[in-house]
Amino acid sequence: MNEAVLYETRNNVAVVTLNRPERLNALNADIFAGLGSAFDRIEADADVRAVLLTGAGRGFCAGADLLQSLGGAGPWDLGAAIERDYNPLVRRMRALPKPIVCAVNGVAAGAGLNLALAADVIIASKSANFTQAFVRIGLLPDAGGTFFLPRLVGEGRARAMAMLGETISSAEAEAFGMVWKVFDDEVFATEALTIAANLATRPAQALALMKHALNASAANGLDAQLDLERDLQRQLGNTPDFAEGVAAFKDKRPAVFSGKLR
Ligand code: T3D
Repeated sequence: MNEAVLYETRNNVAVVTLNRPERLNALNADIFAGLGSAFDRIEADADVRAVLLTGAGRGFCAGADLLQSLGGAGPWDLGAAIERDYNPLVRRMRALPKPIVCAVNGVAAGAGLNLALAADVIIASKSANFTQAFVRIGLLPDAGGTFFLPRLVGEGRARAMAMLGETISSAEAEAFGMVWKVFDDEVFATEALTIAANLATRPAQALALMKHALNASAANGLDAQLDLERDLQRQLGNTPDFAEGVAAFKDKRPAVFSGKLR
């Protein structure tokens, strides 16, 4: 871990904070290295049952560090950076068998916005705002933006956001379905941790397989998805957490899930 990414655990939640506030947490080599170490720990630590990703200062993330990452006067091989840093991170976030809450505390621009969209539950502070800034510098949305955005907000809005590069408010993002909920700035950090801590009490294997099924639904037709649901539900039917959920229902008490994967 390095200082560009902070890591702490609270209530079985790994809190991962992008920490270059003077650059609105723009993505550079230190941030990618820090995120890599954070995900190593999250994957290895059975006590971590959910992740909370957020930013320090007034921004969530301003996308690629345009001042540092691009050396010289170009032309640049942007594909190399995407292959090395962005795509593995997005794939890792989607494949992680634990839920990720992204708490967008301030501006989310370019790849910063699209990393947020790779999370499972996206919330925003009232003062946050969002821009697919790429078009302003002659690029197209990367870090999964052309995949996640149309699925979240619909084709029309995705195309307009990508092509116009306008900034939208958190209220608009909520109305578009791009974020789950918006909270007042004063209570935002507390609400974010509450949501992540809530997820950390849920049946871990059910969340993992749910994530797998929802990921697969982007490519599957109905028949394949129905078959997948059957197979995954068969697995869950054999877990102690399912037995506990049913017992708790019968006893009229809250269920206490083990948090075990598999
Ligand atoms: O090779 C590869 O990495 C390819 C991959 C590319 C993926 C991408 O993400 S491309 C898109 C890159 N991001 C952008 O184009 C956004 C650039 N930033 C902005 O447009 C604005 O800063 C914001 C809309 C995000 C916020 O505006 P505002 O007015 O609230 O803040 P500001 O004054 O512009 O920024 C504050 C500081 O952060 C400022 O530094 P200073 O002048 O106070 O010393 C600014 O330079 C710095 N900053 C903001 N964004 C970036 C940045 N520094 C480096 N890289 C940034 N992306």
